[in-house]
Amino acid sequence: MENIFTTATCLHRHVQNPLLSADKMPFEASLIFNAGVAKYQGRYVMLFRNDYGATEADFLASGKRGVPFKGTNIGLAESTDGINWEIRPQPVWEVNDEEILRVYDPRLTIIDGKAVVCFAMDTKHGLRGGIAVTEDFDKFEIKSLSVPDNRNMVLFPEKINGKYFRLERPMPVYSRNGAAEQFDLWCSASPDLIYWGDSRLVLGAEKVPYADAKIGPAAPPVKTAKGWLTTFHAVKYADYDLESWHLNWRKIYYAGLMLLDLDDPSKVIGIYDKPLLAPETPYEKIGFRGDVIFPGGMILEDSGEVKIYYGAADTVECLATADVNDLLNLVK
Ligand code: BMA
Repeated sequence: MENIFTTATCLHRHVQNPLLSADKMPFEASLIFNAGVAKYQGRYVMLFRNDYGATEADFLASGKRGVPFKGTNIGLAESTDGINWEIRPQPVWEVNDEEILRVYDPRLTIIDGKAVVCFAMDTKHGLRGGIAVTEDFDKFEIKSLSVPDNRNMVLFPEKINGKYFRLERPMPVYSRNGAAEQFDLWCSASPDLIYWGDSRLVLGAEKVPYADAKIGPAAPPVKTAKGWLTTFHAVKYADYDLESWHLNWRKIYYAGLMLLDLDDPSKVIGIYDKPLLAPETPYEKIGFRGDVIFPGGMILEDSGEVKIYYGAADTVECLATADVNDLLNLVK
């Protein structure tokens, strides 16, 4: 199966793509991707993932089988325009102890003026999704961690009917035909960011025409008069190896778009039946894992411009923009 889907014409890749890459880092870095981005205290703030300690040559030498990275940390970038970024000289967050192997894929939401980070955490006993609060992007206070396996959590930027809401993607291997990774997109509610419940299915993977495997949240939703506009990721298997350092990589990651009910965010009220963003450019098709697009940040500007930040090929961080009305037209 060739990659037959193309990017929606209303979406424009930024000419400066990739915005962030390993060669621009003031510290050891190999892959810079899957960032969370928000506007905070008058500037753009980005938390990005850095897998460090291996090059493409190391992968080739290892037969592309092992994962020769030394580790993963989270870096911080700040910007006045959302395009040109200043990188903090040292990574801001790394966890590696007896139980926790790494923290990665940060998503950033500002709620009531507080910076809240959702993240994935690999542990010796499974993969957990977590929520942390930070005041200075220096210390991260973990509020809650899910039971395994769950990840790709994103928070809504305000309480809905008095509760916090998050989108998430549990991975029920035992009961859901694990070999094909049929995982769906869910939501849960919480009174305090600590205790989560009232979990409901939002979107089943079978509802996405261009996916034949797992789907899940991508960037935190933005509020519009018509509903919560939000991206998601959706995976389709290729029957040939994609251009990757990673051996036999065959999963194509698309970005999708949907609209959720303002009062009940578990209700899908609109969805675009094609991908919003499909891997097409060299920086999206060639890298550690080719043909991967994974949005992690979405900002609605006062002008109506929507900025969508996304990891490309699990290697670099990029930006695409669109007019909010064009996006709302897609999910009609
Ligand atoms: C998922 C996660 C993401 C990554 C994606 C594509 O399982 O590891 O961080 O972007 O795969 O490789």
